[in-house]
Amino acid sequence: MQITQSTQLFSRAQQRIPGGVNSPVRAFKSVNMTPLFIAQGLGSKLFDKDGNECIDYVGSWGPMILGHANPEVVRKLEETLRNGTSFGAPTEGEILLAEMICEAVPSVEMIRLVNSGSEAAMGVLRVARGYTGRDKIIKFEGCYHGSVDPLLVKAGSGAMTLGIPDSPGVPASFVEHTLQAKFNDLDSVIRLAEDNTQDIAAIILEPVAGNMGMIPPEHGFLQGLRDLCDREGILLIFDEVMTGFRVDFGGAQALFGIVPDLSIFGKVIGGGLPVGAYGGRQDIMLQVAPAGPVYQAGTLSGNPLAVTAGLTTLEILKEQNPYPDLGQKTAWLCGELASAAESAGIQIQTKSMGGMFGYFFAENTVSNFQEALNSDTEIFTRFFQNMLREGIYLPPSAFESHFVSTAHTDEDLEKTAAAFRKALKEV
Ligand code: KE4
Repeated sequence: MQITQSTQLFSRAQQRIPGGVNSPVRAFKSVNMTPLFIAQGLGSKLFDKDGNECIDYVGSWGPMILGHANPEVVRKLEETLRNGTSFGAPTEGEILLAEMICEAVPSVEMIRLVNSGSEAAMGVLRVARGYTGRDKIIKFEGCYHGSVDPLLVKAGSGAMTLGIPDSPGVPASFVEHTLQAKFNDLDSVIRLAEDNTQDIAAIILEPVAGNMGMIPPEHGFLQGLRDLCDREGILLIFDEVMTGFRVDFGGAQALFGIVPDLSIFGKVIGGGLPVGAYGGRQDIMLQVAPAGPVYQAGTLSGNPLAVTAGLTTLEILKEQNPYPDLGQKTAWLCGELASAAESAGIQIQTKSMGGMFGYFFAENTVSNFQEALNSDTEIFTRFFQNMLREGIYLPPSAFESHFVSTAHTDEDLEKTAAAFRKALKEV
């Protein structure tokens, strides 16, 4: 794979952009390579500046569930573009997107649109604290909720990939109210609640952890959190930035039948443009300015272009209901990966849910942050490099999730399965 253009661009980028990228995980640092600079995305494919074609399982880290440059999304964006791109004033599209999300996710009675998942996390913490009058937050080791000061503690995703789960620059006072529990360990949460009674505003988690690799909740874990929150007057917050409209049209909360008090969204609801959102119970959301005193704002929040991309994407998902097919495609792919690893004598744990999947090179099931850290990242690195050589673009980190789109064809999946066998044989 010839990558001259990308290598030259990466060198130039590093002169003006820290690490040459605008988000750390893109830098390919943990897989000991330089990143591909992308020229075009089309359907399930990415084309880099050197003309290499890859089947894409990053999907911009989740948003591109319909594949790149979906014709209907592009057409609607072209129409919107001609009417102006931003007004700093309310538009009808924002109502339509809000209504669409609230209809799809019944626990969300009201919602505020912002520009990213990180902004949504900031907003939801503030309204949870404002509503309860309490300061402490429980998060889980390895869960990632964006580059948000109070939550950049034992965070997953890029922070975990680069080995900086607790970032410098976050004053101790900013995280003194952030308590850490262990994913899939209800007792670790109950202990924190007992030690901090009446001072915990909320528990926030990814209902399916997707930022320390992919780790589903064990049976009873989510219900246990719901019951604890009900007993202690704590708000339950689901971070559905990754799982929302990805594992099901109603998100992970629909799949598991657990009703959170608040949820945050991003990625798919923007259809590839910058949209995040936080929402939930009306009595809580009415605390958000200007309806209530909890302040949060944004110049481009609800931007017409971003709203158009998100709304069109959700309308297509609602009409087509691709989730059963996405789930089958993804499960088949995981089956092929597991059998390829077995043939190569390599231990692997695979998981899939709706249009997302993950795997660990490990002997036993991985159910939390520490077990994820113990997985074999050296095998992952060699596997990643071998797959890229075969024209398969995987997330460049052992601690991320992979995404299948409605644009991935059977031919793409067959080619990927063949690449699994070759890449693992040579790893
Ligand atoms: P953004 O601020 O990146 O839009 O969203 C933050 C966020 C919040 N919650 C969850 C569950 C998330 O997965 C994310 C962002 N995900 C990472 C990849 N896993 C984004 C990729 C990146 O950081 O470049």
